[in-house]
Amino acid sequence: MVSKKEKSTPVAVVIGSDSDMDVMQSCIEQLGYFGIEPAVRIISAHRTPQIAAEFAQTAAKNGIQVIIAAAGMAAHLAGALAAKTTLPVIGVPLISSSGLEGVDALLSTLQMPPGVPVATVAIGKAGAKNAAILAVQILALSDNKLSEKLADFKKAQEKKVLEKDSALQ
Ligand code: RP5
Repeated sequence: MVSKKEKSTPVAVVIGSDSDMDVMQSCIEQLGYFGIEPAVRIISAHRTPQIAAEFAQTAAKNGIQVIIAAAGMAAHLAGALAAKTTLPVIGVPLISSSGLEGVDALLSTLQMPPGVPVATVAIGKAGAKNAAILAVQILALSDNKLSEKLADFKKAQEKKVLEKDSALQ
């Protein structure tokens, strides 16, 4: 099944389970900050492996430029998608209620064999936000407006820290 949004957005956020949505909401919100409404799908490398393969094989044709894939436990989702596409895949390892605090997902996402990279970000919410920013950085290579938004974002981030530091002086 092809999501309606896949034809009109450059970013897909794929989660392994609806239980991953809570944390990945911050990824979706961060993309929204940059004006990107992603296609969001629940696809499992283990429970719906054929759909995972089909999704990855057709993503580029459907206008997707970057895939963000988030999963917990033995998190093979990002790798399984990367195996079937030449698009950049960003992997977000998540903490699952019955997992090993995200270290299981981190190693499963990160330790890809040579030839099939997954750009793996931090575990959990920090990684979810960073995945969005990294996706925007990739898109900004060929999009000046996004590049300007990223520069503003960095400045605003710096300003916040400077203000907090000043408040302590
Ligand atoms: C992974 O297993 C999912 O990404 C999720 O983080 C974890 C547990 O899934 P549920 O049992 O909550 O559906 O595939």
